[in-house]
Amino acid sequence: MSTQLSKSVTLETPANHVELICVNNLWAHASISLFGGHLLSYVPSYDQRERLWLSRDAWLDGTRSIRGGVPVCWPWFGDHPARNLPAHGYVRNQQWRLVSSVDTDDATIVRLRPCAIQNAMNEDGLELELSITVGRQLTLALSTRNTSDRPRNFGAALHSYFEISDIHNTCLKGLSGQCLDKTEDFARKVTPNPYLFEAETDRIHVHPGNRCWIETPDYAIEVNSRGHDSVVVWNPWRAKSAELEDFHDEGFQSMLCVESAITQGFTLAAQQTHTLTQTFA
Ligand code: TA6
Repeated sequence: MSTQLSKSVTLETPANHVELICVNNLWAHASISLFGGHLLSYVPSYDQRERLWLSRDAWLDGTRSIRGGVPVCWPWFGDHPARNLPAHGYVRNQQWRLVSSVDTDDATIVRLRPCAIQNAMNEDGLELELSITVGRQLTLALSTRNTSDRPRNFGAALHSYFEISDIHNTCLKGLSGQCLDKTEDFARKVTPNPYLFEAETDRIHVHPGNRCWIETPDYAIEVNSRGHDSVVVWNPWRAKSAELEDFHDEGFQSMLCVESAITQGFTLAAQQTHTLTQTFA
């Protein structure tokens, strides 16, 4: 049975390309890939500026996860804790389905679910839903529901790649305290102040506040998180990005990942729901 689409939503299936849900309303344009439940683009009408970075070499044929936009990482973050399975879980590598789309007075809300939940980390009994609200700001809300009668553990991230004009002239504000530096085997470090970018950066800021913002000379992107235990900041820089087949040359100069994440694992009690949220504008 096909899902009834709200007025501002269309489905597009370009040849050799992932299926897209396109949202065009008064406040913004957005496109969402049904492969991965993956937000690819968000352009608010008031300034017509793309907020999300997408690699020019991204695989968009649904064979591998998409480099850019907002990959959904679930039910684990980073490497699988025990087995040799793909990093960041499997839902970014599989087909999702549209559950509903609704136009409200100030936004369009699109709800999606992965077509299947595997059992790669003891997550049977968990249900996952992503709600994307497209308005003057963009909100992603990833809800994990434990339908079983036992506690379940999971990790997750909304792994957002933001489009910036120049990484050399970018400052990240609002983060402080200690962080784990993946480039130095997760050594505990103090968050840089000012937070500038001059080399590969891969840091897990554990227990940060809810708000941080990316400042460039021309504009700022505010990122709000809820239901997270970490904010992850990533830029692979030149050498690391050159190793990634789907990362275009020099692409690192115009991107910064600021991810709302559960990196420490979250135990969800029986019959409870947890929602990880990221909002940006
Ligand atoms: O979130 C940061 C990170 O885990 C980095 O360590 C880096 O490898 C990145 O994600 C991208 O991972 P991917 O599996 O998409 O290549």
